[in-house]
Amino acid sequence: MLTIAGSDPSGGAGLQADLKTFERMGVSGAAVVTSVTAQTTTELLSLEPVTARSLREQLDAVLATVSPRAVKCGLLATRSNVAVVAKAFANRRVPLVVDTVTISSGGARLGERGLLSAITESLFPLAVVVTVNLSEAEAILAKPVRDETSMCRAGSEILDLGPRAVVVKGGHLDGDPVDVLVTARGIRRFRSSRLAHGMHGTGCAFASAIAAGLACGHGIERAVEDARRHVRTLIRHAVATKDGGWVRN
Ligand code: PXL
Repeated sequence: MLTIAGSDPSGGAGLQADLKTFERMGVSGAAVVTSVTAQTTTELLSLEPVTARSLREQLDAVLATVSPRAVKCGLLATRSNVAVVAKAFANRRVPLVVDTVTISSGGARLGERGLLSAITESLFPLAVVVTVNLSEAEAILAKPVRDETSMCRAGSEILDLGPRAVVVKGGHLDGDPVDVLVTARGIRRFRSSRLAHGMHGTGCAFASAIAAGLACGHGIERAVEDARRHVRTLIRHAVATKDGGWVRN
């Protein structure tokens, strides 16, 4: 497994969290860092992207060392980093899971302006699974995505941008959360009851777990189903942080 993601010093999100998820799912993990963040579980304090050259050199090095069975892309931070990743994987057959980390669930921008369009243009056509939250779905399609019906429509429209599957994550809808998986075979809704609290880094754990499932040879539906269970278990066992958030244990 390989994650291409940002560093989160709490270990709750970003590449640290991805590696923990890989370990839990029984797959080995390599990590390429795209950016260094300073953040608590509730506030982003700074974000320093690595240079495109550094990212390229890290990717060249890791791909000369191991052959990952699946790759997860998280926070890429800059358009030039997106271009480096797209070039590296354009002609490789390894399954790519693209988490469009660009807008936090609270609405804060992560990474530079134009990042989301760069991801949709260059990485969606290469992706097996794309995971988007509601804010990202709205930004991609320039229209509201606020309920189950619009999530299903959004998933289908994002599917047209090139990935084999899209998960629109409804964790921040009011009421019981629902995620919508859209593939060429149709739409599947995954429901669960709302837990008492959320957790920092759920998106990272979810996308990495999907990638781990694909690496194990599971189909997309099974990988998504297992990943949801993984995230739910993490939330159940999360610990409260000093800044008022929740983080994986
Ligand atoms: O879950 C989104 C995310 C991805 N990558 C990094 C992050 C976060 C959220 O905090 O810090 C590095």
